[in-house]
Amino acid sequence: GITRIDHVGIACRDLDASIEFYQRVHGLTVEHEEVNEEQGVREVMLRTNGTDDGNASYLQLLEPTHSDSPVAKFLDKYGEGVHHVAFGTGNVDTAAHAAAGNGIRVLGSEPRPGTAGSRIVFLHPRDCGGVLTELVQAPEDTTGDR
Ligand code: V0V
Ligand code: CO
Repeated sequence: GITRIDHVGIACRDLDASIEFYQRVHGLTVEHEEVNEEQGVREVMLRTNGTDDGNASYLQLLEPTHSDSPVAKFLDKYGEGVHHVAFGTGNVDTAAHAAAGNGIRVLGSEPRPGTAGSRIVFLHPRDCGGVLTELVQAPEDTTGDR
């Protein structure tokens, strides 16, 4: 099952400007930065709460790496803003199968590499009330299969 909100993904045109905004206005700092070519993003994680046991919550700021990536298309269509909500789970395979069993389209045949060694799956926004939903299993998640 779901154990936390792992992160909220925010689409940005200028990652450095967005980092500066969250630092100045909310005092949040970058804990992790990564380029994920498969997902077409340069992204940073800003921790909002929690500890290093795999159960913290983050903001994920996303900048597209190329013009036909999911985040680039989102920016063209909607502009900057909330792109997805990511639920943490102790077992992403189980969580994805449960969603599929409820008739929700799971994007991709198996979990993909996510930020900082996590394993991620996306659920189609049209099957989730307009919310692009990500399931994420952190590498150090201690919640187990529940
Ligand atoms: C599209 N739609 C959305 C949406 N993107 N609705 C809510 N939130 C979004 N972000 C709606 C769109 O308005 C359409 O609605 C419908 O879904 C189909 O969208 P589309 O414009 O035709 O675009 P597609 O089909 O080319 O792509 C949409 C999907 C795509 C969601 C399938 O973006 C995708 O595969 N996303 C998963 C991968 C991803 O987003 N990676 C970047 C984050 P109507 O017109 O049908 O009503 S990477 C990440 O988070 C990482 C690495 C991490 O956390 O570690
Ligand atoms: Co994400």
